[in-house]
Amino acid sequence: MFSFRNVVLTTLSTLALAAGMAPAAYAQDSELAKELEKRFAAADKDKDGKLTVEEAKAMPRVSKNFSRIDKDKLGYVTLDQIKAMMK
Ligand SMILES: [Ca+2]
Repeated sequence: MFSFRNVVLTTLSTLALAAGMAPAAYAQDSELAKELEKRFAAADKDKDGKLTVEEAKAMPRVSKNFSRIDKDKLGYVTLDQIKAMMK
């Protein structure tokens, strides 16, 4: 039998769960992104928004995966490409 009360309760607990979970996950994500951006900026010696093979050495994980991140073989990787790799 359809119960309006049950639907409301289910909806409320789903919302509460979503509200409780989402900010934590978001905070962690943005924290990681901030850390990554900081390390990228430090590694990007000439501040052109790209890391060459040489610059990428400051970020071992990027350096190790350089050819995989540099999909188009341009000789540099961008922050967006690194973020995409981390996912
Ligand atoms: Ca650079």
